[in-house]
Amino acid sequence: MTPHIDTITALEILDSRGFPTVRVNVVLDDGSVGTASIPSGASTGENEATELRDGDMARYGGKGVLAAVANVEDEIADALEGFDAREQAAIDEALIELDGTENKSRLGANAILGVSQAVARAAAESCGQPLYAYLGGVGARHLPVPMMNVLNGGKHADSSLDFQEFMIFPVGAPTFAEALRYGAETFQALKKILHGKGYATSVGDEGGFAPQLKGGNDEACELIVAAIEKAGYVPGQDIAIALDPAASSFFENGKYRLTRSGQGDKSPADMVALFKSWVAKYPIVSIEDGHAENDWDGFKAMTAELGDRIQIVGDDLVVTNPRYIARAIEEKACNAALIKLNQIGTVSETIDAIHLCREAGWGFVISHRSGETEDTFMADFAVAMGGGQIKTGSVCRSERIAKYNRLLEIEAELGAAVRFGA
Ligand code: 2PG
Ligand code: MG
Repeated sequence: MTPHIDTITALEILDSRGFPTVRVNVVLDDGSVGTASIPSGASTGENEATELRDGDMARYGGKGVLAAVANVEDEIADALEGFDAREQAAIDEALIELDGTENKSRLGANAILGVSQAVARAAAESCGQPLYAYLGGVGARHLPVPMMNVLNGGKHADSSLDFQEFMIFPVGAPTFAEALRYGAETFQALKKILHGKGYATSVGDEGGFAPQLKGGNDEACELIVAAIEKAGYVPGQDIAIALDPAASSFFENGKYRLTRSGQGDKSPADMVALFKSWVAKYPIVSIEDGHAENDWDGFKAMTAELGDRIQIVGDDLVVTNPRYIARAIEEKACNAALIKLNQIGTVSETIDAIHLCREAGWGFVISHRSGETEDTFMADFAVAMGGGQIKTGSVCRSERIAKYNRLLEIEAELGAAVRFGA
């Protein structure tokens, strides 16, 4: 029997920051159900698909999503009724066409992606398959190495760190479960070190600590190395460091302004020099958005200087959009992409973006947003795409842990068939 879409409903729920977001429920005529809750960024790229917000200042400071919810229940539900839920690409095309804009601003990428993901879940259930197997086929057995954001700064915390994310990356772990253990133990060791130095151990939006470090961004790297060692691991061998400075957030008039840490203003070339010196000093293997989204020359200089040694990830630069990824491949602006489903707004376009990365020999990292929900779609999606890397926050806060716990389940389910590594 063909599993047709029967009803589509939506609900305004809250994300991990207490802001409204969209949840979609899709029911098929064979009784299968798929649900999706959409995350939301703080350090968003200007070319991302549009998250539709009501702008009604009487509710949630204008951040309500009742219009997006209504778009799902009215126009989208009408347009998709009767579609075979397994025809993901056709459904996503229909959604794009119905919206009719370049950036999904009419119906809202939050509405559209909610439906796109919920359809995939319902179809997986209808086929009797786990989501990762439905989306990735029989070859979906590669568990990703997690990038765990243990020190938060930038737009994610009021810490002294200009850079948004300092992540531990257990590249030497033999399995996903062991990688998670390495990370959790290092996180606890870091907590003890911070406490011992009289620093606060409260956490930021992604569950990493958010202290007022006297030594700024450099001290963050030093403390992470110390924590890795304290936990009994070898920096660089068992656990490496990955960074997301999210440099668009402190780029002003052609300068990178490291005001919080007191490191002063830096030119794009100074930033390359800074990262080069850090790569020599610390076990850093990946740097995302080390330059701002419109500083393509900065990105290119960085990739020319360090691209043969480390992963240079474009996030705000390419916004999971095949158009910008193609340009970055052509111009050698980076050598990997961060992949966020809600930057582009449908499952199919996200897969297109990943295909482009693969063809170019790029790495790709499946990523959460700083405002998350308990939805674990991205964990299954990471295994389905098999890229070997996921970024989904610290080893703290349940909206982050939900993804890690789902990956533990998948690893256990795959048993001896599982593969692991970046
Ligand atoms: C990023 C993301 C996720 P946000 O910059 O990579 O960590 O942050 O969701 O705030 O854009
Ligand atoms: Mg980023």
